[in-house]
Amino acid sequence: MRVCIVIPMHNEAAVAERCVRTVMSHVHTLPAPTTLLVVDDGSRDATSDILRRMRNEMGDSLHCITHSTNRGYGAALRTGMHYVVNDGYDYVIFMDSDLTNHPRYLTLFYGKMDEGWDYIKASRYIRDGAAVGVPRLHQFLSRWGNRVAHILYGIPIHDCTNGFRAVRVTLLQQMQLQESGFPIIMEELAAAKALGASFCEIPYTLTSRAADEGTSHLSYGPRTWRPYLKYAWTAARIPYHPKQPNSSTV
Ligand SMILES: Nc1nc2c(ncn2[C@@H]2O[C@H](COP(=O)(O)OP(=O)(O)OP(=O)(O)O)[C@@H](O)[C@H]2O)c(=O)[nH]1
Ligand SMILES: [Mg+2]
Repeated sequence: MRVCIVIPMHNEAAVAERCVRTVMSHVHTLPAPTTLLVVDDGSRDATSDILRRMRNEMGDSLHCITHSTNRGYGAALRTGMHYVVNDGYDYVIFMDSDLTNHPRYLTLFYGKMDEGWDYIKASRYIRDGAAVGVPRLHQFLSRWGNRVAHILYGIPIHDCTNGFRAVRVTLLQQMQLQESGFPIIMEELAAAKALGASFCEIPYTLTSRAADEGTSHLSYGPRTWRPYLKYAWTAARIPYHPKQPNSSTV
């Protein structure tokens, strides 16, 4: 089994080096060969310089792809998806660069991959999951938004909006994702349901960026939620038949 971790970065000079070093220190302990791919999406701060330096130091264990302009989180993930499909990986894991999706959880993903699940999501809203240091209003909106999304998607995922996940590459290969922004997470989840994927969760605690580690890129306004609702509504109309690992057709 070959695994690629894809991390998108946009103007992350404050965390880029710590992110790469921390993830790489965990990669060496993982039970399957794992590559780290960072997609630098048109950063205008020192992110590209930092990544170039880290790449010179670390060689082939770190891969970087640079977009000359900022295309968005979803577009950067789609670049990562092309990479893992073309390179024949078995699973891809998506993580954020601010270490709020901590790599200490990676071993839990590998356990689920070994069991043969197609789509593995880290969840704040199951037993042993949590969010720490996140503003109360954001927590409230996220918790209730995810309750609604869980009902509409009708799949055993309780944290639909969270981007920390592992996906079987043969499943991704069959998707035609269009979103350029954060709603790609919801678009992908609806596509996975339509393709008859098997779903499972691992518990995790989301933490918050430190104040000196850049600013959040996510807005919580009504315009943000519209595409999320659109994909939840699409997913609601797709019939779901519970699948066991290794039993799906993907
Ligand atoms: N490619 C790309 N990545 C982005 C963009 N904006 C944010 N990101 C990345 O997406 C990931 C999540 O961004 P955050 O700003 O942490 O968003 P968030 O986790 O929803 O917000 P917080 O709860 O405040 O951490 C990080 O790895 C960012 O570097 C963008 O315009 N393009
Ligand atoms: Mg974050």
